[in-house]
Amino acid sequence: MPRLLATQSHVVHGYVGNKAATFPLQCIGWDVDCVNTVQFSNHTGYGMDKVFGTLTKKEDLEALLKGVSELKDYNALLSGYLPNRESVNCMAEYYSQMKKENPELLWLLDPVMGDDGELYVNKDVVPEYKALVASSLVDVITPNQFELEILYGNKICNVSTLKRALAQLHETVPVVVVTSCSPTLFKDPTHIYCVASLRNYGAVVCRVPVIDSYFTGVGDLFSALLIDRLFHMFLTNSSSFAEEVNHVLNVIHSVLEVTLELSPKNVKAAMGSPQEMKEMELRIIESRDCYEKEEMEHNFIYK
Ligand code: PXL
Repeated sequence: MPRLLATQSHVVHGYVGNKAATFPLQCIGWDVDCVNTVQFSNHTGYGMDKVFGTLTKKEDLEALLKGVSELKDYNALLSGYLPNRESVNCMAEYYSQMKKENPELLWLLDPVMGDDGELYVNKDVVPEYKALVASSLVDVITPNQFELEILYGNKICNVSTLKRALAQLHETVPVVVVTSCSPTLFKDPTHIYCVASLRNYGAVVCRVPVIDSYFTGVGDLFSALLIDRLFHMFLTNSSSFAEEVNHVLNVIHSVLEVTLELSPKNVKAAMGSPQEMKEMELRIIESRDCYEKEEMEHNFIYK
């Protein structure tokens, strides 16, 4: 059984971060080791006055990562939400060391910084992520468009700038998946566009119909499912990149459908409303039949 180390948030209630990644990965045959960067009562969309808990202290994060890195037993490394510069730096140090010792490790970095023009971590994480992306040690990054703009250092207003940004990032990172582009980029508010680019292969544009509700943790589920598909793709030397991305998007779409179907009111949830946020928590367990399915219902590949 392959083993993965995931460093991201833990919530006591609900499904974001490690709570969104672990069960699906276990269902598809991964042994998942979790280092929790925060322990919160629930995700921050409930409203900041409704979030309780703590950030993992730098010394504790360091001790945990040092301990597990000495086990030298991983096939894949995943990271997501890290709350501040110290935690990003600490993950970077231990993950880099593990990757240098075992270049076969597949490392997916989700450079969680913000969305829609707004940073939701301290701005001092930016240079840490930039340095990591430039290190040539990371195999896969999954920024949203805003995070891509930060890493690239420029705004992305059209598809040709997007291509330039991807080309720049490919100088050091083999796989770049832009998980959600701004609706203005493809001039189509009815779909979410995901652009996945593999160095020396090219970019695949996928589009998924927008489900008009507010879901949290989708990016965390995405990175978990993507690292699994890419791990097996690289292991078998297959060139099924577009199909792998389509597969991940199909699973996500099914999970969102299950979530919506089981939500009490079947209505659009609003940010900052704890009751509605609670009702729109991803139905990670109820979606258990979605993870292992090989046949795909939709072809989301656009071009
Ligand atoms: O990626 C979603 C996420 C992860 N971790 C924490 C969050 C959220 C989204 O709100 O609050 C702590």
